[in-house]
Amino acid sequence: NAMLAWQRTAFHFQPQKNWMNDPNGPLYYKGWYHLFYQWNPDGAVWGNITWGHAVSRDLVHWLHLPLAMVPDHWYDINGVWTGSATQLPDGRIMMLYTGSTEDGVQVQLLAEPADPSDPLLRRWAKSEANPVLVPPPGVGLTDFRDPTTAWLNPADKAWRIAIGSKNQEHAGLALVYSTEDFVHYDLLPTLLHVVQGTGMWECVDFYPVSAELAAGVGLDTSAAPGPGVKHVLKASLDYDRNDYYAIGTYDPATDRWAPDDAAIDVGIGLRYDYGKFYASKTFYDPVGRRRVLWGWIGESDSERADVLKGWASLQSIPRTVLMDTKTGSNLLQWPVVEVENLRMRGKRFDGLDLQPGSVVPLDVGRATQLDIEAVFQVQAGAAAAGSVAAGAEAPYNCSASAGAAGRGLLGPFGLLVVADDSLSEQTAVYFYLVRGADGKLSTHFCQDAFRYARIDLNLHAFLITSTLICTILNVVRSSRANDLVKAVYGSSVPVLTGEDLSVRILVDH
Ligand code: DQQ
Repeated sequence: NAMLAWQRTAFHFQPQKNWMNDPNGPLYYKGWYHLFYQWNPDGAVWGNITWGHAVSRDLVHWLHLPLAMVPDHWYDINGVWTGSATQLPDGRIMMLYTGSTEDGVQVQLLAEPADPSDPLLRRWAKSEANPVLVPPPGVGLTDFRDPTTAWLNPADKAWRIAIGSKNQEHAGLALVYSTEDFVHYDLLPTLLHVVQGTGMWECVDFYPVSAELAAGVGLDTSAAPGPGVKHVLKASLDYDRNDYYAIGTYDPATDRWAPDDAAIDVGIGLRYDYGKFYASKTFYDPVGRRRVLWGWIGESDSERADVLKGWASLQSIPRTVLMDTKTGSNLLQWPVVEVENLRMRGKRFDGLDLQPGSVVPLDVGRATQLDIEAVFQVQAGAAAAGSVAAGAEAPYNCSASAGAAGRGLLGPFGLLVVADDSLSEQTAVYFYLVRGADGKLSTHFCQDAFRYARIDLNLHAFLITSTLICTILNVVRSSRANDLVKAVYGSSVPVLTGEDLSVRILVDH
């Protein structure tokens, strides 16, 4: 039991037991942050889905509450699935979610707080009008789910919601409905957006971001399009289980959204996260004046291991989401500032000189929870050396690379976390710089949970040091367990001239 307790997270949200998946209906109400989530009351695998519920004052410490909604009507008896909250200007909350009916058809349902004077919103009343939406003609009966938070269209002052689906040609898409009372809806003739080849769009999210507001300030979902306001469209792709977003422009007159750059459209371009992160959802926090992102992190354990330990999954640390005003091409995400209140003691390691192939131990005692900030600077000489090999190394891709064991001229460098003294277990988190055929440096940020022995000896033979040879002989891994997913993942990150390479790592058992 002590071992199992050690494996559970301490500051990432987890229910007390059993299976959890998507975050649902996050909102702030009368002094409390509310998190609902997909939960199985009967075990540590997906099924019997209900809405779990927890509240917090600070997005970090949580109080578990009774289930908010359970499958108890013909229209949701196969599961109370994912949904979103909308807070009306008069303070009322409209909770729209998907039900899987007795026939397995996906329908949209409305619930409201049964007692709006209860800040904890413990009881929910499902609408007499349910289901408020059924799949429209041409939409598959099981391809119609996960309504968004509603936004006010400034042109006609009616609410809009989007719902994800796919068409018969496997294009992912978002339908748009107009409503004034959240009970009656009109399907609009145009789609919010559609992208060929991306399949079913789950958990669509749609929200404005500002390129002009002071750093850190977010926008309410209904903030009107205007100067400096962009709209983010996110879809969770059923087929590859990743959350893709794109930044673009929303036209209230047509209720269409178009990406700024068609080459990095939803589902083919940027992701929120390159590790395990799915079915995410944002909400506007009126107190912190910020947009906050929650995402479901499925553990990489096998189903057998999940059942043995009695739980599966956690939620990401909530992240503040902002437009990267320096690049204009991507979002910035950062753990909510409240996480920093958990810091107890600090240790600094200044001015370390990292030589190629070296591993420098950092003594952090026996801590198993860490909030690490590290800044790396590449020496001018090393950067120049990189230029000698101009064109030789590109293209680079974390997942297709040899991981942390694949040495180049300017990488990998970073941290080995959750490592034991002999480095027989470790997880490498690192940067890898590559000079492309165009002579420009590109920066990649990767995590290697499975350190490959595979390396291209011909290309790199001249770089191999004795350290690296030891590494090849003892294939080192993030865990001794052999029944979990171990992969190398990551992405390129935009780094502007003169910027340091900094990393924040939260270790939570
Ligand atoms: N999870 C829910 C669905 C959603 C999926 C069911 C995404 O509503 O599409 O548990 O993980």
